Parts: sequence; structure tokens; C-alpha cells
Amino acid sequence: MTEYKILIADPSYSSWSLRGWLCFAAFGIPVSVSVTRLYTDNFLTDVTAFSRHARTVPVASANDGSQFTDSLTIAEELAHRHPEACLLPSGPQQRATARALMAEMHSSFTSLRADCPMNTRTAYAKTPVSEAVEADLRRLEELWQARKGTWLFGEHYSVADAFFAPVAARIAGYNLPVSEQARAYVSAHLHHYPFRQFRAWGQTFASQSFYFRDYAIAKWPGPAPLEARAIDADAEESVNKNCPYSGNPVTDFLEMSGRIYGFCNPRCRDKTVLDPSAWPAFMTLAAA
Ligand SMILES: N[C@@H](CCC(=O)N[C@@H](CS)C(=O)NCC(=O)O)C(=O)O
Repeated sequence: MTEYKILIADPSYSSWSLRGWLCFAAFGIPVSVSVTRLYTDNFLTDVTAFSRHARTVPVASANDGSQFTDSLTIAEELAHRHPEACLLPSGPQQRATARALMAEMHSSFTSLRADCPMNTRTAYAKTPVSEAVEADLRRLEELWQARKGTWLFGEHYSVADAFFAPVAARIAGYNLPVSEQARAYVSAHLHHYPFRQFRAWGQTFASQSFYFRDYAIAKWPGPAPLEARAIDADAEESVNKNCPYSGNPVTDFLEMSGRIYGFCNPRCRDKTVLDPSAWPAFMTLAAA
């Protein structure tokens, strides 16, 4: 079986990393993930150590020696290698449309991307919107108008949806003016399990001051997390003795609804505290 690796950066902020990661995670394709940090001296060293030709993230590789040094390449290669995972719609017309949407996302929306960089940690109540950003939003509305259901091509999430996930995060986080229809599509992204998981996991990494903005903060408009907190405890007190994710012995604990649950490392505990119901393996344990 092909084994994949992906290098991404700052999961709360790197929009291309989110796209690349979703190409695997949203389609059940296993991948081993490494994380580097933007705006540091290590960034380029980490990227080139992963792939000699890469200069940006995401970059992925397969154990057959292939390197995927761009998010479009990751999407296209995985679609080609894993037809059973249905990354692209199967009908030729919809498939062509999906590719066109991804290509436009990849090459356009520069004002929206520059003025409202993705930041899935913070939501703002009100953000100044330039004419250029408004034009980008109108174009997105045009593209999304032909949506066939929850997602662009019906009830099945495609890589075209994955490509728009960071834009949905921007519209939500900066409270940008869009129609009801577009807001429903944004909301679908905010509720999507892989998106919620990436968002919760991202918050376990250090923040990046480059992305801070001096606007009034609002509540994140996605699903409200269940209440949980990290606590000091030991395995004796824990409902489970093995981590719901790795199966390894538990060392780090959270408390939710008066019960204690264990995990095999602090990051897995913390990503669960941040959004418990985003993690089906944890919720199965909590429901048992
Ligand atoms: N065309 C690339 C763009 C990737 C990209 O610009 N990634 C940003 C992070 S979101 C990056 O690596 N920036 C570091 C740099 O440009 O030095 C793709 O689709 O993967």
C-alpha cells in the first residue's frame, strides 16, 4: 500500500496547508503529518529537507518516490491514485467544473487572501471590506450559485469543496458580507468534521502574531464546543486506560461532564478539549 507523508505549516493560519491536508483527511486516505512554522529560519530548511524542489507548503510525498510540491498536485494525484475515494465528481461535466473551480481558487481571489488571511482561531465582529474584496466575494457567490446540495456537487464532499474551505473560514472569521446561500455553504464547512478537527488541532500549536488584527473579537460562528477541561489525574481515575486515537497507555487527561478520560500525549488531549464532539473516536468512548 502506498504510504504518504505531508509537510504543512501553522495549521491555524496556513490556508494551503489546510487544503492539502483535507485532500487526505476528508477522503480517508492515511497520511503521516509533519508541521513546520512560517516566518522562521527553520521554514525553508524543513521544506527543502522534505522535498529538494519544494519552497512552500503543503508538500507531500509517496513511498514510491513521488513528490507533490503544490496543493493542486496533491489533489490531482490523489484523485488519480484513489478513484475509490471519489475526490472528484465522476461525471465528466461535473469533473471539469470541479477542476475549473479549483484552478480559479488556486490562481485568484488575491484581495480576499491578502486582506483577510486565514485565521481559524479568531472571529471578528466587523471587518473593513475594500471594493476589491467585495468583488472577490461576488465572484465566489457566482461560483457557488450552482451548488447542488450541501456541497458544490451534492451531498458528497469533493476536493473542490476542500479548496474553498479556507475561504469559508475567512468569510466566517472576518464576518464578511455574503448572501444567505453562501453563508449556508460556509456553515457546512464549519460543521464538517475534518475542518473542525484541523481547527481544534491547530490551536494546540503556538499562535503567529503576523495574523493578529485590531478588530473587535466575536464568538467563532461554528458549532459551540462541548465543555471540557484539561486536568491532572492518573490512569486509575480515567474511564479508559488506552488512548482512543492510538491505543497506547494514557498519560494526559481531560474532564468532561464529571468523568475523566485519558490520552497518550498532551496534544491529543488538548485538541479534544478544544472541540470534543469533533472527534468520533472520543465521542464513542464518552457515550459508552
Ligand atoms: N501554489 C502553492 C502555494 C503554497 C503557499 O503559498 N503556501 C504558503 C503557506 S499558506 C507558504 O508556503 N508560504 C511560505 C513562503 O512563501 O515562503 C500551493 O498551492 O500549494
